[in-house]
Amino acid sequence: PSCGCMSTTEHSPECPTGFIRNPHIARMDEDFLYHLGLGTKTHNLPEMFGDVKFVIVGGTPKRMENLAKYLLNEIKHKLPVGTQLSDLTGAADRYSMYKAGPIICVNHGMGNPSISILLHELIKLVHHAKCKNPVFIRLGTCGGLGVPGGTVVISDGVLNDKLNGEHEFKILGNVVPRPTKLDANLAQELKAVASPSDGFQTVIGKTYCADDFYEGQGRLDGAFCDYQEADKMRWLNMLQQRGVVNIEMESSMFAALTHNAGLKAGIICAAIVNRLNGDQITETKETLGEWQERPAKLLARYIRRQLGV
Ligand code: R2B
Ligand code: URA
Repeated sequence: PSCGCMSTTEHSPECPTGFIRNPHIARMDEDFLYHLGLGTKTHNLPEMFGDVKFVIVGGTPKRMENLAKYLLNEIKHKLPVGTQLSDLTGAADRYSMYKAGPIICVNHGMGNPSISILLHELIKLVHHAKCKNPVFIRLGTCGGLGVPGGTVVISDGVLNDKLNGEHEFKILGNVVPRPTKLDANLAQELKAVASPSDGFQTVIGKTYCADDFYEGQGRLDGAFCDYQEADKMRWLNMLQQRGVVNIEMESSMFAALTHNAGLKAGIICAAIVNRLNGDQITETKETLGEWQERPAKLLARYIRRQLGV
């Protein structure tokens, strides 16, 4: 491996990274992370990103930029004189990345395929940069199952359409299941920083990962729908009985890839609708904005605790 381990396939216990397991990477004289617009030859990745301790991913570029601004202030980090927060992805124009001291905030778009591309490149990025024990956290929105809009949901497991804790990768025509395990301690640590005085509820539970927003989540308001409301409710109730408290679209890929990399990872989302009451998202921009700040508040407290600031 490019980290200098003797074996081409395995890392020694002292290996500084160990996040990637791909003997081909070490044999390439350049690894260009195409969708991030960053490369091992064009950029000094250890210098740019070697200090990264927290990799935060979320759906939209704007939310990630605002998050980076907010966290910068929360951890009282000063950007180098004469610099300002800017998108660090090169000409790629697919994702946006902002760095606030030891934190990077990157948007992942919608759905498992989009977050997959990003995570492959972010895992290689923390590897090439020789980051020490970075924690990966997805901060997102979701549909709640039996919890009101505005509830913060911390995932302690991810179920797929077959209701098991695996993501089924399609590789060379084969189905390769990999566990969707998240770090149990991290979920507890995130929960522990919530307080009854927050003015919102924070719960821990299982997340159902769908491949689509409409039929894939049992909605009645897509362009197509061949089932009845009773079928939808039966399915949602069944999920709830399995411990599912929220539904979104990136958790299985996120959990499976970070677990495969041996990274500590967690997911914290704001519910923007209670799916037991309806499908449409009708809250005002202001309300949705305020709800989406809630997971960020817990995240900031967690990071401050970890950094001791
Ligand atoms: C939550 O919100 C998006 C769909 O509106 C999707 O990215 C997700 O997981
Ligand atoms: N994101 C989803 O995937 N589903 C919802 O219901 C809300 C946000």
